[in-house]
Amino acid sequence: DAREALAKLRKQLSPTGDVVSDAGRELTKKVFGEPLTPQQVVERICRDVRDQGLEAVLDYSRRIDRAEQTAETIRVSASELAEAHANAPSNLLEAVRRVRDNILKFQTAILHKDVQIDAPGEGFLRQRYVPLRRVGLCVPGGAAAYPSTVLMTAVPAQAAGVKQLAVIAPPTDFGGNNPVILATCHELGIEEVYRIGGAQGVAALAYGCGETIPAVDKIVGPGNLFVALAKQFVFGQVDIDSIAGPSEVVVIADDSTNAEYTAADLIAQAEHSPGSGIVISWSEQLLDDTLAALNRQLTRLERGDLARRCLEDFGAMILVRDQAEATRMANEIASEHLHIATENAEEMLADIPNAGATFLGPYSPVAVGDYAAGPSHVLPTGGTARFASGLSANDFLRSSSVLHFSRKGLASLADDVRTLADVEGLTAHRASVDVRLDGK
Ligand code: HSO
Ligand code: ZN
Repeated sequence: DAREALAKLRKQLSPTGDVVSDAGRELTKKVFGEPLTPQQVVERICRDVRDQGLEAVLDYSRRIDRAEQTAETIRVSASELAEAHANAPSNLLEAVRRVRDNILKFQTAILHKDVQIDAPGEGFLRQRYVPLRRVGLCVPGGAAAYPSTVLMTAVPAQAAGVKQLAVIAPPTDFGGNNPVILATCHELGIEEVYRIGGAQGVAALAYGCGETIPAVDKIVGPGNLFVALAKQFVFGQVDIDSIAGPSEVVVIADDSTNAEYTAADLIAQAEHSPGSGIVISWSEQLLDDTLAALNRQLTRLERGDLARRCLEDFGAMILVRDQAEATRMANEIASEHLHIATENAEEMLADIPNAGATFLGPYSPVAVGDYAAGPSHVLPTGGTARFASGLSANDFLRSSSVLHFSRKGLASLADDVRTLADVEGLTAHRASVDVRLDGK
């Protein structure tokens, strides 16, 4: 039954659920000498880094990531970054530059602009937007290297005008030791890259480690369960973006939808492993065709087995009665990616606000958004698109208000200030207005 399938998906894909692999459990026991929950592990690591600084970071890097590091080697040197860049294939760097331009163009266009209106009476009121001073970017490095995630976090920050960007990537071949990641950072002008992963990386950014790693004001970007929990833990000390869990797509399809395309899109999401693909349709024929296409394509693909297991565990094909039921269900799932692959995609869009990003029509696969279009691919997952938004340049701004009154303007509000100050018993508040208007 669809509702049960949904509940299971929700539970399994919950971004901060208790899902932790056997390997993770083993490691926890080895590192801490006792089995702890992921929450307990993260709390301990964050407190240690807060209280002991760099020593604790180096210690956890050694024990968890088996990386021997010092205050000097934990930061990727300028020459290493330049060397990785010099050795990177030119087609990669060209793609990075073109995609950077696409992201910059979109993210700059959507930036909040200062707003000013006339103040009551006389004067003005302004909402002013200012970039954050210093931001930390989490780049994952467990299962694969994601230069696209460097692009999709760093460029929105740059579009907002953030001057100081510090990247953390785990000390692995897919993370801080990965030449493609380092070359991409260099191409984007990021000079601060630290080889630290997991909760200790997040804590190092949040609390700072003396002069080695200055603290940041906000931490964004994806990561495993430990990164997600650590971001939750340090929230308040710094700001964070939303907590990202495993990637997911919901495709809404009708008779006109291309089953081969749909199958390809489901597999693409599942190959994130873990990742989930769900297709919702009122066309039984389309669902049958998609299933057949899935089986054909899965046997052909390099990562087919991985994707197949993911689709078996987390995927679903949901036959609904009609378009209205599909709409209800898509809103209920509130998926990270929503692909409306029906003939009337634009029309359906209006009724489905709950999605991290929505892709319309046959030629807008999620992959084009993942890699090249302009909106960030860092998106709310696990149903959090009900209330959360994808990362954008605006997340790197804070707003503050500006108030300017003339004497006449102040006079026009004075009575209301006095009334409320009297009710609250704050006589000095009242007096600060009176002294200006009455000279008393
Ligand atoms: N689909 C992922 C982003 C990604 N895809 C990175 C490929 N590389 C989460 O939106
Ligand atoms: Zn993807």
